[in-house]
Amino acid sequence: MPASTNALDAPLDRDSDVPMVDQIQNRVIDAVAEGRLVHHERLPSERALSAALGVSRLTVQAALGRLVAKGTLYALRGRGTFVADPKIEQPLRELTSFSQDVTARGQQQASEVLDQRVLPAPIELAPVLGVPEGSEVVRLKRLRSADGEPLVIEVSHISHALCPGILSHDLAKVSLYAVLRETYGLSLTSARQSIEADQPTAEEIRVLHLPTGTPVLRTARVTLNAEGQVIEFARSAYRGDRYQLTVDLH
Ligand code: 16G
Repeated sequence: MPASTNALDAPLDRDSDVPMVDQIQNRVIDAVAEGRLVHHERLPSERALSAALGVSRLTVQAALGRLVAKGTLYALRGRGTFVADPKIEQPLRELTSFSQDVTARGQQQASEVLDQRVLPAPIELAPVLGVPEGSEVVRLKRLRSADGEPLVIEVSHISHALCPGILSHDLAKVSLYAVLRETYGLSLTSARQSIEADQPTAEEIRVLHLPTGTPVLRTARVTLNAEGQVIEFARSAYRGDRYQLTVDLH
């Protein structure tokens, strides 16, 4: 049963400077925040909403489309639009691995190796890793999922000299950080990470199952050992509709 339009149908403010599309979006966001719409509840049809709110179906469609891209709603072809699960809150406090983050949330993590190779350090990467240009670098590209939901594509770079033969490990099955620690004795103690919003590439849309219009959160992380030596440089693309990064400020 779709939700009745009641949760959403207070009249829109026609005199407001806030465009109708934004007013409808805010209406849905408030209804979810206040529990008038609950997770996985089906929204009224576009037709019902346009009649209840006195706007065209195109306006309703635009508002719902934006909420799908933001991750507030999800759409199932032929079945309608539903309230999505809350976003994953990823605290940026400690240096943790993807496996640790997912396990800490009580979920099952999975990895798929999309590409792995040893290549000569490209000119732009050599100084980041602190290795001579052209020296061997391991490049590992993985899709990481939690409870079967694809969440992030990670591309890690590590000097091969630090972890010779690492690609003989099945990195779809084992944690990269665990292998670096346990097999190669590399401690990972600190990291510097940048985050920016970006348009996804065609591959990211496909592999991450991104709804139309959804951005990715691109991170670049340099991870160091206790001596300040760079161990890993990783670029990741997180689903913008599923992740919320939180920081504690004191
Ligand atoms: C985190 C790291 C990534 C690292 C991965 C290892 C970011 C923002 N985070 O996701 O650099 O490669 O953990 O995970 O890039 P694993 O030990 O579970 O394989």
